[in-house]
Amino acid sequence: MPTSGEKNMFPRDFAWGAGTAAYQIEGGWQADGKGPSIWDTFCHEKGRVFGEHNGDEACNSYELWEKDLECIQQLGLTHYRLSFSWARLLPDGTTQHVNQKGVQYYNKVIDDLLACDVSPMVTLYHFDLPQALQDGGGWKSASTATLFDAYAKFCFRTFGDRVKLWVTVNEPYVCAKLGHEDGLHAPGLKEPGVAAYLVGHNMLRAHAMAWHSYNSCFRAKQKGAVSLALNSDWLEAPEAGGGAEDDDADAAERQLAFTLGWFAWPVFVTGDYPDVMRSAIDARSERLGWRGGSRLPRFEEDEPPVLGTADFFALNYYTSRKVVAGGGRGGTLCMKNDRDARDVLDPSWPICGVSWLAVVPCGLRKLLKYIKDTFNNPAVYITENGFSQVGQLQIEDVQRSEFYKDTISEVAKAIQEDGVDVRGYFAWSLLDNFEWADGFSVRFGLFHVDFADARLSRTIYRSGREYAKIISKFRCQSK
Ligand code: GBH
Repeated sequence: MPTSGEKNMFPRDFAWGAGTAAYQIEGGWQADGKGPSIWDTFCHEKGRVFGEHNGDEACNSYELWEKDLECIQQLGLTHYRLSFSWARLLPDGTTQHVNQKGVQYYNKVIDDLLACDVSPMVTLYHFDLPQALQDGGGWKSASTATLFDAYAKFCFRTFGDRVKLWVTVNEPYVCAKLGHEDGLHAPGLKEPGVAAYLVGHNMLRAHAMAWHSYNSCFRAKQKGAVSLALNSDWLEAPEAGGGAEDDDADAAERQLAFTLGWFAWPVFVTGDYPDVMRSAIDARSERLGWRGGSRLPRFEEDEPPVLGTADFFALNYYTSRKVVAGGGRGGTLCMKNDRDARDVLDPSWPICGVSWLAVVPCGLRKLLKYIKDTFNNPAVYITENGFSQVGQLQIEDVQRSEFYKDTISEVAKAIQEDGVDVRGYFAWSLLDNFEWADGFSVRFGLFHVDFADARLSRTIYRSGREYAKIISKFRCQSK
């Protein structure tokens, strides 16, 4: 890290944030007229989530918002990223019925943030579809995109005078793949090889419609910015940069196309899916004698174009993988076989908490450079990045503190040395919370939450203190 006195490594109005998502923190799953979401349903089914945990209460941020605000202030954040619960605002998912209590709740959150000089970044959809819309086909149904657009317009109209940074959908990849191919997330469908592509497509359509609505009806007056948050690991062949096998280099390119490219190519580059993705899917279909037409949908001419529908690039980065060719185990129709590539861990990478999270700060810098070069040098917000702990609680989490320092210094290098236009960094997460299929067993917070204590008390971790120190140093330098 640069010491004070050196020139500032971050632009003057750099956003220093932390993030959360409604279902992971709010609780109040039936409070004041909220409708059920697919995560309420999923968690209440046996065997879905670790330890049968659920988000019925979670951090109870629905009632304890002011405690969260204290945490935000203690960190010295300039920005806070939260998500709206669609079913709290619109219990059956449609604008036919608005839940005013939900509107009041988010109004208070937004107004309190602004009163403390913290800017909200709001995600409209972070995995929690109203159950009523799932009953109507969910994201597999084209009409869900239209209903999302109506919800988005409602939010722009109601909150857009104060919210200037919008994320339409969070991680369509995760929703499509984990929710509809692997069955690990709500709605828990296992329809490999087909449903995920359809879901991804409808989420892109939903995003594009909402961006166009903002652009034509709200932008001139509200002057905000809208994007979608994409997750990607940094993926490269072993020995990339010299000595990699051609097959592995192709596999790494394919793997990136199937994660980041799937959504970023249509929005930032061509208006359509990456060629390598479509040709891999179609080749596999042909090999398996699939007769249903391309499993990867096509964008229709008479719909609002998806190209150009992002005012910034919102990136969620957690980890890296080496990629080698092969992995398509022949006979079955599934995304894994379509990709025909295999992820491997480099044994030198430490694992932090959950098994998937190899700690590779320098992967973020490489991914940022790749984004600059591939997607036409967009303004980038790192909308999520974090490290977890599991098992024995460590309030003095030295390892996680170091990782934040290392990662943020990689971001500084991306800005200074690679010229990437990074506008902000959001740590994941403000609080320990409901970590989806892992329940409360995995803790990503900068603040510990004591789920055994009725008051759900929040206590800052050492990593939280470290992050506060980093923020205060760079904010001072830019005064
Ligand atoms: C984010 O996704 C989510 O946006 C956030 O809500 C969540 O709390 C945070 O991650 C931490 O997990 O279990 O082996 O199938 C990050 C992208 C993609 C990372 C799916 C975990 C699951 C790997 N995630 N991946 S596995």
